[in-house]
Amino acid sequence: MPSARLPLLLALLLPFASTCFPKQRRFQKFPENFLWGTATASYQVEGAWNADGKGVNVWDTFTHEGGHVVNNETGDVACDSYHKYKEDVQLMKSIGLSHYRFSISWSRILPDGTAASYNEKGMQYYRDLVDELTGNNIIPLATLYHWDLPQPLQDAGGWLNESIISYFEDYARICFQELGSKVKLWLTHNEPFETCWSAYGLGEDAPGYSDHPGTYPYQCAHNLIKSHATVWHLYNIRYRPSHHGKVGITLNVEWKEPKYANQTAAADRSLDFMLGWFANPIYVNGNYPQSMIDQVAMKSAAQGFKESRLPTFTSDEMNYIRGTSDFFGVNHYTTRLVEHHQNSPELVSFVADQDTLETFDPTWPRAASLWLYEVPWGMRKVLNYIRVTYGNPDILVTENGVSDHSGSLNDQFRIQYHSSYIANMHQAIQDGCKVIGYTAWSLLDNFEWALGYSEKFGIHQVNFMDPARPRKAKMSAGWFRELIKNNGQAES
Ligand code: GBH
Repeated sequence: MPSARLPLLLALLLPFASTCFPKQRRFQKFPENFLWGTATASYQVEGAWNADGKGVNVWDTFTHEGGHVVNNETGDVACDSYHKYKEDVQLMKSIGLSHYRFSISWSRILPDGTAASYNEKGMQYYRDLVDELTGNNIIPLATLYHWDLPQPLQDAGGWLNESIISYFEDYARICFQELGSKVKLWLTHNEPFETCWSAYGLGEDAPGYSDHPGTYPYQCAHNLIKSHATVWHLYNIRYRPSHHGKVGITLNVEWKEPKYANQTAAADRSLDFMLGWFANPIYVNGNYPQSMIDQVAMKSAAQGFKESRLPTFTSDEMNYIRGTSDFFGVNHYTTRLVEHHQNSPELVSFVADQDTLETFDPTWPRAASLWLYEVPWGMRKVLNYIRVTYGNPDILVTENGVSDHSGSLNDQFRIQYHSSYIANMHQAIQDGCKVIGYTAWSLLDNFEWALGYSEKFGIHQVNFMDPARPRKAKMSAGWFRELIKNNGQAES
């Protein structure tokens, strides 16, 4: 009886079927209107460092001084996007990007940092860029501050001087006024952790302060947080009613995995010092995380300081700061293992204050950047941590990417990296995270700060030996085009 035997036959053959045919691959579909974009930053791509009246900023000074960057390279020309922005927009268009994240060079439009020095030609560049983007149906996402502070403001103390808050407000007002009818998505700061730690504590980034790692980072962050809140309120009151846009901030966070299951407190503390430092004031209660307050107070007392090295907000300030972000911008690249480590009280430093030790799992693949291990599941954990800790906000992934040294067009490892992180972002959405978009770092190979041109993150190659700075699509650019066309990818 063939008809009776058929089920039996199937049952016998079924176990072999999965070995003969590849498993049906499920498709990771993203929500409708999910944003797919790429990011850059002014100093890293624009070049034209002294064109059309632009003033000098801290990265011009830092690179020209020598001794801070691999091969003493500079951003003087970089990708020359100041002149080649139309070509850049065509690259974006050919991939089908929905948004482009760029930053505005403060000293291009306010050469001495103050409103009195307004430079129309500098502003015209951003009007042209924004027109080119919107004319090609690409949503502009503008970052006001991606580390290139006008030098005269640095000479006055930069982010250590409270007066920076009103200078930043003046600068933001001019940007909102001139660009706000077309730019509806704004970020005040990029990675304040880096501004205040790498630049004012570690000294790797401009202006390169490393003599006061136990005080400067905290003072920098205190003013920076207030500057963010001030600009959010400015937009909220003056511009939101007519422009209907959104203002957020981008925070960078590594996932901190407890090295030992019984040491979750150390990992939590580490997350507080990296992410909570800014996220707790802005998204929770206007104040620093309790673990930070306790830790720095305890250390400061043991060190003989009259008061904690961590400054305090007044209750008015806390009310003013709390709730000042319309979405949660996050840059995520990598993960670290964290364990408790009791530091000697002699160490007066933001890092020592944490009493933690960070390591890596030797099985994690590493990129060209020494700090960048490929740990895709960290993405899912970070997004869920933000959901649970910060009140389930809309999350925009504003950077994620991977480096090599060669800038080769055949960048399979980059496709693999993005694909696996995107898969984890997809899972986070199933977990309930409200992720609204993803932004790859970067559109182009570019000036990677202290690493110069030695580490390349682009989905397009740039030939830095050629004065014309020609661009070429890497394989990852084609892969992104498919991803965006399908609004998702097949499970691998
Ligand atoms: C982002 O920083 C930046 O927003 C972007 O401008 C940058 O190009 C991109 O990522 C790629 O790096 O060498 O151990 O001292 C990411 C955060 C901060 C990570 C500095 C590397 C140096 C670590 N980066 N950090 S170490």
